[in-house]
Amino acid sequence: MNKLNQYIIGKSKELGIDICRFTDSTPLLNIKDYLIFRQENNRMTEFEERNLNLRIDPKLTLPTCKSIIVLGISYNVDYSERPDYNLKGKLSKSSWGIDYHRVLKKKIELLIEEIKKIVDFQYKYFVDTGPLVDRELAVKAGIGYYGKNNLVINDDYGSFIFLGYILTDLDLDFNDKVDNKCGDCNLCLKACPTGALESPYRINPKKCISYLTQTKNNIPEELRGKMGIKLYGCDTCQLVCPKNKNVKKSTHEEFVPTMTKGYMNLEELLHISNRQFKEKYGHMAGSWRGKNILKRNALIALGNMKREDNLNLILPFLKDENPMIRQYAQWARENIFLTSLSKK
Ligand code: B12
Ligand code: SF4
Ligand code: SF4
Repeated sequence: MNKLNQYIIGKSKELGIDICRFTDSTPLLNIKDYLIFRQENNRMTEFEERNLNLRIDPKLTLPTCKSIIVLGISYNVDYSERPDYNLKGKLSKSSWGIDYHRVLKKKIELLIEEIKKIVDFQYKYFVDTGPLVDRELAVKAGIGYYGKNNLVINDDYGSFIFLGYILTDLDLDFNDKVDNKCGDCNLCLKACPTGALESPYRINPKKCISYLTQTKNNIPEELRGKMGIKLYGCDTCQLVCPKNKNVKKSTHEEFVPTMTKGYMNLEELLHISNRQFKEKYGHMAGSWRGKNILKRNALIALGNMKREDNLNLILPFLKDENPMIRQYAQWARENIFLTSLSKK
């Protein structure tokens, strides 16, 4: 690695960025066919850039791009406290603490300032919302390898890492890919509640609970029951993965869910005003789709709890002004009725 690479690695460590690697700006041609397949087979989500050329060619975003600094930060904090209320819905670790977009972007901005102290350069940086395929860049830069659960797994930190990247016109040396060490256990495929991991390395995102908790589209009835009490995101295929055992834990206080403890109070969520929601939960990644999507998910969670004594919480929403809320309240009520009928 040349001196500039060393400098960037050193500064990124000082800033608390756990992983820093480098790759070139050639197009990600090897995934083009897969992206087309996804587009043609209803496997593309509304959260992705639609122009497939932008997804694979860094130079369409930064024409002078020569090298890409790819960064990873672990959010695998040690935390096991539970809230004291009963009616709780679950947040995935990716929505613990402060929104990772904010946390990692801030660190990247500071890193850019440090680089600018020694060399002027052109750049564009992204965390999650950029046009390119983040995971492919990370694999190309040797941050980690693909697991059969689709996650990029780093040798030291496992897969609970967020990714970000800086497109630059700098002359940098590049890292090699690392060997794929995903085992033959298939634990992720077996554990996925909806069968979204249809085959190794191949996810059907439209079946993934993470997608279902975020989409504004209708959630197919047969999948609602599989969402359990998950309000935002899903960690199942990572929690079962042996590559996340005995890894370095995250030291980033920002990802400790001091306020939510990793859950939300379902009763509160059903009644909270938009303003209160923004004030109390606006800092977390899971709030980006707005209050009503989480409220819908809270109704699904109540329906999945299958307890008749929760009906009094659900019934008022059968008359809600929002048709989506009415529809899911009805489903929750029916789900509870069906269960109590089958018990009789
Ligand atoms: C859309 C999106 C989603 C969608 C669709 C996910 C998907 N797999 O495509 C949904 C909402 C379901 C989702 C869920 C999650 N996401 Co998301 N998501 C994205 C986003 C915005 C685009 C993903 C994308 O481009 N997919 C396109 C396809 C082509 O990629 P892919 O399905 O991963 O397929 C790759 C592999 O399967 C592999 N592959 C295909 N065939 C084969 C065959 C072999 C042999 C091999 C080895 C590999 C291989 O190549 C493909 C191309 O890279 C990215 C950010 C970004 N801009 O890139 C974040 C991103 C992928 N998500 C992220 C996270 C954290 C999550 C969740 C863990 C959140 C949660 N807890 O709920 C889950 C994980 C679900 C899962 N098992 O993948 C991180 C992943 C970090 C990591 N360590 O991998 C990213 C990178 C955001 C970030 N910058 O940190 N996400
Ligand atoms: S995040 Fe959950 S639903 Fe999505 S693939 Fe993993 S286990 Fe399946
Ligand atoms: S659970 Fe097993 S098969 Fe799935 S990603 Fe982890 S090591 Fe690979």
